Amino acid sequence: MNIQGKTNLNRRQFVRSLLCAVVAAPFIVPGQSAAENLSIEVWKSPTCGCCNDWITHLESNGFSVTSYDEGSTEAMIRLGVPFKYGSCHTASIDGYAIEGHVPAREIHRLLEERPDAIGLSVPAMPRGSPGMDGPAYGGVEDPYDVLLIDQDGEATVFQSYR
Ligand SMILES: [Cu+2]
Repeated sequence: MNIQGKTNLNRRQFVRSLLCAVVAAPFIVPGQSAAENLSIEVWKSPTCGCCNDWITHLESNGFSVTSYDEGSTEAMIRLGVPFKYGSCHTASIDGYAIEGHVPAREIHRLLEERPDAIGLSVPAMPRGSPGMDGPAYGGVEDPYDVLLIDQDGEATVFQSYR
C-alpha cells in the first residue's frame, strides 16, 4: 500500500473510533436462549458501546458472536464493503458482510434468501436501530434503510424502517 493509501486508512480508522466513542448506551436485554447456532464474527474498536449493544441484540436473537477489538477497517476492505456504506463495526457471517447496526431480522432473511451479494449495511449510525436504541437516545427513531450491497458495490433497499 502506498503512503497515500495508508494515510487514508489511518484517517478512516480514526473517524470510526470517534463515531463509536460518542455513544455508550447502557441498556438491558432480557436473557433468551439461543435456538439456533448462527456464528458471526464482529470487528470493532474496544471502546465502542453501541457495537457492544448491537452484539447483545444479535445474541438475544440466536446468534453466536465472536468479536475482535481491532481490525474493523481491514475487515471492511477484505469483505468488499465500499466505504460509503460504512458504520462503526463490520461483521461476517456465512460468506456475507454485515456493516453497521443491521437488525437481526434482516440477517436471518439474508441467510434464508441467500442473494448473490456482498452483504447488508446500515450506513452511519441511525438512532433507533438495534444498539442505537437505548435510553441514552431518548427513544428517538431516525428513519433508515437496510441496504443490500451487490457484487458491483451498488446498493438497493432490502428493508426500510421509516
Ligand atoms: Cu454504532
